[in-house]
Amino acid sequence: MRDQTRLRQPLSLVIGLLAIGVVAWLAACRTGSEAPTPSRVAPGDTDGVIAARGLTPDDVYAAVKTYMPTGRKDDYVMFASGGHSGQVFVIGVPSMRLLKEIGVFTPEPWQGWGYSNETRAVLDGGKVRGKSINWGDTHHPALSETAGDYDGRFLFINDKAQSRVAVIDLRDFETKQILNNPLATSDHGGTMVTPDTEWVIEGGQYAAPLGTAYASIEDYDAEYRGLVTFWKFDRGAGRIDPARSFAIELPPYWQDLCDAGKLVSDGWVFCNSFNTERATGGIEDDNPPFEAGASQRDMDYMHVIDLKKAAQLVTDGKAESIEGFQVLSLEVLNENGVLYFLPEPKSPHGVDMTPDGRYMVVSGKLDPHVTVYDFEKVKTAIAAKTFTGKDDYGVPIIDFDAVLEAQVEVGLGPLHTQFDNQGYAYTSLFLDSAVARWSLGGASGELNPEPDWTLVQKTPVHYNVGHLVAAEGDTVSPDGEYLVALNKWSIDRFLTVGPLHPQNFQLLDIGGSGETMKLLYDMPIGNGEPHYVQMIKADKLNVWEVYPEVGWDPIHQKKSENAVALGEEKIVRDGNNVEIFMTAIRSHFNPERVKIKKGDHVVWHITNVENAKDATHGFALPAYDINLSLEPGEATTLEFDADTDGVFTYYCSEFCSALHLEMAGYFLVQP
Ligand code: K7E
Ligand code: CUA
Repeated sequence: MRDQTRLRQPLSLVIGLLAIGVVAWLAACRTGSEAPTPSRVAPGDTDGVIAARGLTPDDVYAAVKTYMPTGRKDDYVMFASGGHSGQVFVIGVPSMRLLKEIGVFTPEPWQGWGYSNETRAVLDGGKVRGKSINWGDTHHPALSETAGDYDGRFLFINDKAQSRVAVIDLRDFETKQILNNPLATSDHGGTMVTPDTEWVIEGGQYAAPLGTAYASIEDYDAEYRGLVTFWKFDRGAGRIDPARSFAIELPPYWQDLCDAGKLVSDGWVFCNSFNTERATGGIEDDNPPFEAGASQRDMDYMHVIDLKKAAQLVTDGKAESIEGFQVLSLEVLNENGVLYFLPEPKSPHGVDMTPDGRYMVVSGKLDPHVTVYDFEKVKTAIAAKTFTGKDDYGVPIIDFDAVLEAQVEVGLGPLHTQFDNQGYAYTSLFLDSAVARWSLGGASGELNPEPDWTLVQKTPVHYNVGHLVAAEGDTVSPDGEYLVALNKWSIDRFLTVGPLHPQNFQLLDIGGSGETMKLLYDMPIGNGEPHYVQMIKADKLNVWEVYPEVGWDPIHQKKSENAVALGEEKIVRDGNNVEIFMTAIRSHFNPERVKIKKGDHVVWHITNVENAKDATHGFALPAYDINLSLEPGEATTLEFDADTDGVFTYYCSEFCSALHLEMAGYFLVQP
């Protein structure tokens, strides 16, 4: 009943009514009287709905807790990786309303993402070996941080499929930069940021020769390499600076997720790895399959990286250049004590720092425990050289027993861990389909009343949970309150939509430390496979409702040189070059007729000269595969060769006004 107590003040009336409803329903059950079917419940009859649907008090609590009346805004915003869509989803919490899909690695027609010169140039930043790639496998969004706390300014995300990273400006929720890592073919363990967002971390994945080189798989040990990349973020420019970025060469293990140290561990980075067996597959040649070959050893290695020292070595000119990118070789790392290995149990997946930066929590996919390491002990072990030897590539291996703090048995298939403000950790259990809440001990355990490092509770989720997120749950000051389990399977939760089932985001109430976690909401995600999500307090975001000035270039966040003012519309021909200066305003384009000749090169500038909120116009030129979104004030340019003659129309593709259908023009291309 604690939950109702917390709600009583703001919602006492509603709760009172609902409580009466529940009592009435219970009474109705006892007397065996028949509940009306939902269709016969009169509008406004809350008790009738409760009775007809057979809602329990927990159901009613969940409904009230997540309901946002029209016009009421959510407390938190989640940024979810869009999986194979290559995009980012923006979701309000606790209502779980989908607010936006941000175009990132994939063209997105509604936003005109990838159709204008400006946005095409951003997408082209992600070309791989000269080729445009029109999908992504986004995994880990990372909000920018100041002093280890989300600051609401930028979002980063990786594309595992191609080893790419993107920068999104949270003033307008648009992607500003995409970079392809020239050294790697895939990444997984990105993106994560250091506490002041000086570095954006991109972990590796499948080992391969660095850069574009070819090497036989028989030469795996000698020629294949792992990698972790540190992208230098320039906050003022709002861009990553590739020239000041660098990577470190690693043994050909499969590097996985990373986390940045914070507070006492600031300046260090911790990355998991698996396949330290260096299995190379070949099931067809009677080799063990990867799934067996890559999980033979009891221990893989956490990579403990002294990032401050590594950055200094780069400044000191110790990096070599591969594909024009700065790389610190294994030799340099070993000579200078930049890299250490820390044994970690079977097939580790997530590594997560506790909010105080003191402990690293590791989940082994094939181990029912989470393993907790004390960073202070790691530092001591490194200083005292408490090593058990070196790996085949000369990297010192820290003595596991010297730095182990605790192992907590949480259940089967632990993957990822987040934290709350009450001294608890939450670990997703893929095989158990559950979330485990366990108490932090040691120096981190001051907030909770439990004995050190203990499993407190488990709650089932539906089903096969991958990541989970708690509100600001990977920062120095988590909020608690809400947790979302990102479930890969939904099986029986929703109406069937064919053999490809939605995935399921499940919202859990984790407010109230001693209380049972309560399931609040199921949100089907009809676009897989979203991996990770970060959740920020909505009031930390400072988002523009319209662009600051009419004629705005959103990519460069300043007034565009190509902005067209009202009254300055024109068409300028110079030989075969035709330049069109157009405005859009409710409800017409100006000009409305563009006459050119086949073979002309067309440069088309369009400015939406409005500044009213939400007065967006579209610009569709279907014959040339173009659709733009012109938000109020936005100026954009598109460019193409008029290689098809005929009579075409362009039209506004946003329903902007009563005369929206009239907002059109003729594009006449003479043969
Ligand atoms: Cu566990 Cu790609 Cu972060 Cu998915 S990863 S679950
Ligand atoms: Cu402008 Cu429709």
